[in-house]
Amino acid sequence: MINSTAEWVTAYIGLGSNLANPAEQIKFARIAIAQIIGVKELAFSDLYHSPPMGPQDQPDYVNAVMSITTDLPPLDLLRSLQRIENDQGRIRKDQRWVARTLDLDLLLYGEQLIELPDLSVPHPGIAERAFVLYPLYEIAPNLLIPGKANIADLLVHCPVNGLKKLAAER
Ligand code: A4P
Ligand code: MG
Repeated sequence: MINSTAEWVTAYIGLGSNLANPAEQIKFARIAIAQIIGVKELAFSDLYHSPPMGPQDQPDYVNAVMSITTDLPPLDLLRSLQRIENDQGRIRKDQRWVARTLDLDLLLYGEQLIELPDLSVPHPGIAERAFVLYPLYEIAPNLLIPGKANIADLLVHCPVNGLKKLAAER
């Protein structure tokens, strides 16, 4: 529901998929996110191809990053993102970092530092992952990551780890 008194905040979402036509999963998710009431798309990165971080017996990933403006509180935004994951056939397993049709991570929510049982922002992996930092830099080259550093400095210290742009797939 739109809250007319709430401020609009810029947030960043990391999108990842490695099952069931990953590039299409990411494109569908972009549309679904922009259709959440209380969310407007600001920018969307190119699509990137990356080898799996974590268990290696799974397909390569397609990743992207999206910036939005939203008047949803962070936990409501997270629930909306999880609904989209579920709608796109996400099956949650007990094991972490396993193959999935869609993973939507809330990377940043304004400049807020959030530590709740269900939500850590900035996302804990943000500073070390090439598949997050490169697309994030593409759409927000001057970004300051609260509690960490500016994105250009983080990028300098982040190995590319096999990340490649899928220019034709956008
Ligand atoms: N949660 C806490 N903070 C957040 C946040 N900022 N955004 C909680 C989203 N969720 C957050 O997530 C587990 C729990 O994290 C949720 O219940 C939520 O309340 P999940 O999506 O169910 O499980 P997961 O994704 O397997 O675990 P995790 O630890 O979130 O993994 P990551 O960090 O998402 O990494 N390799 C490549 N190349 N590309 C990828 O995109 N992704 C992963 C998953 C592994 N390897 C990858 C990639
Ligand atoms: Mg996740």
